[in-house]
Amino acid sequence: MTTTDTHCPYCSLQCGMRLRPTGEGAEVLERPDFPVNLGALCGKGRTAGALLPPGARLTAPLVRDRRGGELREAGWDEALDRVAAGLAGAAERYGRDAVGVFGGGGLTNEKAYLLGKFARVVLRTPNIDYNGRFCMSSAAAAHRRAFGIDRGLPFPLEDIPRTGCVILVGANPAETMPPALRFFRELRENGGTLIVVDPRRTRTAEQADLHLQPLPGSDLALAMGLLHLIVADGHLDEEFIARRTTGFGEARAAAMAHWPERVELLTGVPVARLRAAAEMFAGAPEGMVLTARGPEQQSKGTDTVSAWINLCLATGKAGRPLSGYGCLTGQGNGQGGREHGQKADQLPGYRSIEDPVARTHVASVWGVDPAELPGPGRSAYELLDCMGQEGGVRALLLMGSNPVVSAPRAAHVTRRLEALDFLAVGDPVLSETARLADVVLPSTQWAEETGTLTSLEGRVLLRRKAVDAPPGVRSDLRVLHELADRLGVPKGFPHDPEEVFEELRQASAGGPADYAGISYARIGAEDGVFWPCPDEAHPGTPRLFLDRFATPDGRARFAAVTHRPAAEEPDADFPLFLTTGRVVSQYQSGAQTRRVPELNRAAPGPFVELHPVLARRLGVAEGELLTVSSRRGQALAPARVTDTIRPDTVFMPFHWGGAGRANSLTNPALDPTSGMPEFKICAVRVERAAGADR
Ligand SMILES: Nc1nc2c(c(=O)[nH]1)N[C@H]1C(S)=C(S)[C@@H](COP(=O)(O)OP(=O)(O)OC[C@H]3O[C@@H](n4cnc5c(=O)[nH]c(N)nc54)[C@H](O)[C@@H]3O)O[C@H]1N2
Ligand SMILES: Nc1nc2c(c(=O)[nH]1)N[C@H]1C(S)=C(S)[C@@H](COP(=O)(O)OP(=O)(O)OC[C@H]3O[C@@H](n4cnc5c(=O)[nH]c(N)nc54)[C@H](O)[C@@H]3O)O[C@H]1N2
Ligand code: SF4
Ligand SMILES: [Mo]
Repeated sequence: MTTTDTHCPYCSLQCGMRLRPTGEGAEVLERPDFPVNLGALCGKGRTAGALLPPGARLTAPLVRDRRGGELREAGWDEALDRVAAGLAGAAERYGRDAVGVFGGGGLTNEKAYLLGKFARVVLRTPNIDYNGRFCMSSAAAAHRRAFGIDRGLPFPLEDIPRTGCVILVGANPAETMPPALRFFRELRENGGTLIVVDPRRTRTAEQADLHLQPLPGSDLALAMGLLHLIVADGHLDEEFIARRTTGFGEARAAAMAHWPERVELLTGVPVARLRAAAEMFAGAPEGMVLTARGPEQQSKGTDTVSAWINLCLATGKAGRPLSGYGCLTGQGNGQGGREHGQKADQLPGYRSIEDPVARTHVASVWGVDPAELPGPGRSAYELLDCMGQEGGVRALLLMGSNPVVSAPRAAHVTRRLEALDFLAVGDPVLSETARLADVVLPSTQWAEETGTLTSLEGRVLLRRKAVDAPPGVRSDLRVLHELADRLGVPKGFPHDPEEVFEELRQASAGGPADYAGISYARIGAEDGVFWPCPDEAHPGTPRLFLDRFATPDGRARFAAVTHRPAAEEPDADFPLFLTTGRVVSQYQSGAQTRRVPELNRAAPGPFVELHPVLARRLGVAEGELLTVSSRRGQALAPARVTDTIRPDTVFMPFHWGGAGRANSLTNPALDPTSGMPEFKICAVRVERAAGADR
């Protein structure tokens, strides 16, 4: 039997795997020669074949004859005609800006690119954004501010074991990227140290040399407090600061306002532990700070990440081997998805849609007049929030996201989706959001189509087709091709992925994320190619910034950021912090993994993690049903009592819809720079559910 080497459908680690076709789908095998995961897979990757058989997914388009009516099966022509009419109708009635597009960081580079082009060239709307806005947009903004370019990790994961000290901030790879844990284990085996910053003593924190357990939303103060100690104790790398950075004076002044005792009050982390962390990091010859969603999904996420970058710059731990700041991106193509045009303010190659030179270049590749390209549109939550409103979006095409479960203030977002004149959803399964659609377009899945993805390392990978899709489903590229044709643009929307990639190369050429030198053949031969890679003779760039940063003057920029509270803090009515996140056996909104029996057995439903002291105060026992309320709504889930969480904070995973939906509670307060909602902090009240008698 032939096998095909490819990659996992889920997270940004993009583990290599080998697929063997079975009658209806594929069996997942190890692929030990892929250097990142060396054959290791988490449970999600191992069971990824479960959604391939026709019985596990949609195999025909669905349409609804009237709002409120039932979805029924339809042929492709009828479904596509309806989508074209729905989008064109809204544009006619309300103007082009009333048509919106919502994409996802799970889509391949080819899909993200073509979706962005479809919005700008066919629909000619500025209103396209994607779920990556909810993911790493704060880190991206801080990265660009400091370094002039945004690539999740500026070095390969293989550098981690050889550095001296890693601070892992609000990242829980033990649950979210299990095969990546080995890099941190090897770091410690080599004598390096690991510091974890998380309000919960996670399975990741348990492996750390030092765990700081701050109040949710206090990371900015924590990082500036560490900078204060580094200044005060004379641990600055003055030579590096003078030669490779600007703005240290203002950042130092800002750090002075974060003296240790104040930071202890703001974060709850004792001064002695702050000192220990500062000494561990400053004392190591090389070091890295890695953030994930904990510090980023805050209404001050950009400034928070900047504060952590300051720490790297002040100690000279950036722009040289085995040192630097990095963000662990999340979705399979969280990195590439934001580089090629799904983001409201970006054109392919990570170009700014407001830059006249960039517009001219991309317009020439697309064969259109640059003046016809729309400008920047609304960010993801703003786009969802304006749906169905006067002056807002009236018809939406959505691919690769399930906002009914995953958007902040989800009940409100659901009402906004219901208020649309027209909703089309492309998805392999009938997600909670697809259930609201007027037309559902069943798409092929990862193993059934070829495409490239850019992993958290900035490594462009080829996910190869291994099996044929069942009849009745079509690829997203083909859907865009046929919609463009129906909407009067018969050329420029190829549905062969390699053909799309060849155009993407040209569109990205000369941009910050330059893919011009990358081809399918090269990726296959080289286990991936790191961007930027401007021409075919270029080896690719595993390590960025070794000579200069990507700013105009080549220097990294400090940011003078100061503590500010979360948008919503506990008070008498809502006395506790809620934070949210992930468990190992479910992925995101759960649309895919909740359909995999083995994963469902391992993680069958939502829960509320709370400390025994809090449980006692509330009179709550393990497993008892709780009502969690915030200013936005309520959620019901059983108690999970554990001393690994702070007593002033409760935690819920967000993988479920319905009564246990964590996002019924979350606060859509947005970061002013990145548009990131404050998923990680809101104020709640926790009670035994009414009627739940003991
Ligand atoms: N199993 C699984 N794996 C996944 C995913 C999944 O859904 N399931 N999703 C993928 C995606 S898209 C992403 S973005 C990544 C996310 O990967 P991670 O960022 O590792 O995951 P989270 O659980 O969202 O958040 C990490 C930690 O942040 C902590 N935290 C909460 N509030 C704060 C705070 O204020 N400050 C700090 N410092 N920490 C805080 C939480 O306690 C949590 O342990 O995972 C990817 N991998
Ligand atoms: N409270 C809380 N909420 C959060 C977060 C949090 O930490 N806390 N994290 C946020 C983060 S980091 C993220 S990334 C978002 C993710 O949340 P979502 O945007 O909802 O992401 P998924 O659940 O992965 O949804 C992907 C959907 O697209 C479908 N799909 C998969 N591949 C394809 C494809 O190739 N084509 C098409 N057409 N469809 C496809 C899947 O079946 C699924 O229905 O959630 C955010 N929401
Ligand atoms: S860690 Fe991520 S890429 Fe690897 S198998 Fe698990 S979900 Fe897939
Ligand atoms: Mo994410």
